[in-house]
Amino acid sequence: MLIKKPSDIPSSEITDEQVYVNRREFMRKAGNIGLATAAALVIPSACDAGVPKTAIAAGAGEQVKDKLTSFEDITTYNNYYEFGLDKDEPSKNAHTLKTSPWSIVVDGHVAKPATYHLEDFVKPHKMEDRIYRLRCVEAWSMVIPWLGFPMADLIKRVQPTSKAKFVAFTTLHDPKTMPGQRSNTLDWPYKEGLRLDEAMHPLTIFATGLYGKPLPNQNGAPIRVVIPWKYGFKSIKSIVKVSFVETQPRTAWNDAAPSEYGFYSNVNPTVDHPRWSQAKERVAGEYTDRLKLRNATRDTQMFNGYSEVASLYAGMDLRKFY
Ligand SMILES: Nc1nc2c(c(=O)[nH]1)N[C@H]1C(S)=C(S)[C@@H](COP(=O)(O)O)O[C@H]1N2
Ligand SMILES: [Mo]
Repeated sequence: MLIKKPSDIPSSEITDEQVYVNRREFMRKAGNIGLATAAALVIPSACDAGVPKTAIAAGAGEQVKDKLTSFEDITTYNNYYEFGLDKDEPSKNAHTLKTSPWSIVVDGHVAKPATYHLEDFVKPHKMEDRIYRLRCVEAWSMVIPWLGFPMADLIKRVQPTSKAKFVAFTTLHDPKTMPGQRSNTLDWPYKEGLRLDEAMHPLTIFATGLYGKPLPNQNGAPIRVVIPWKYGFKSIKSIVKVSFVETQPRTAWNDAAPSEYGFYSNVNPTVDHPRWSQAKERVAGEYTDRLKLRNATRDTQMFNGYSEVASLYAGMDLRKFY
């Protein structure tokens, strides 16, 4: 079978996955990416115009062999309540979000509080490819190739004081462009928080892109949090504020339903949601129908497979701190 070179393929036939995978393969051959990222690519045996779709969803330590979720699924099956409650609504509605200019306030217990233009917030940091499994509390998961930088790098730059124990994040509040904020589904703006050591963990990133391109609006443009060992709702989208605080901050889902969503929300197959099991998950793309838990066939792993974070919770009862 003829293996077409990328230049032989009309651009209309090149999918976002191909562009991304080809670029990574080129960089790997050129020796431009480190061992950890190079190991994240597996070349398939199939000779299908060179479209490797198998990758390793890698944490800093543990590596799970996995198939990347397609660009199509990642960008049309979303939770972003500011743009609708159904999974297909954010991709239809989020075009109204105005992502430029964009500024981010850093305040609270830091030596260097500031209001940054997005460019200045991002520019000093080295961007990295990170393939992470994102596991929604609704028991579906995706494997997403993010582009971003470690949150720890930003935290070191703004220099939290000894009073800073938690980091609180806030999404844009703009009912004019975010139709969901015109009803009281959540107490807007969407809020999330992490303990400072969780925010500093090398797996925790600010993401500005996926599949090698800027984040689509429905995925949280222009900048979002991605924290891969926690349920998806901790990965707050379209952030405008990062506050360093002394006490555990309020979070959108804990406010809305405290018995169902805790502050920690670590992926944990042994602690069920009050209304459904968390033992298994459905891998997005394997079924084209709506969320159906009976199709959840993959065993959910403790900390979503990122076992290197376990030491953050040593001695804590994760049933109590859910
Ligand atoms: N501001 C905001 N951030 C949010 C949400 C939201 O509704 N609003 N949904 C969360 C949930 S429940 C999940 S599972 C992930 C989904 O991210 P994705 O659509 O990029 O896969 O975003 C999280 N971040
Ligand atoms: Mo979610």
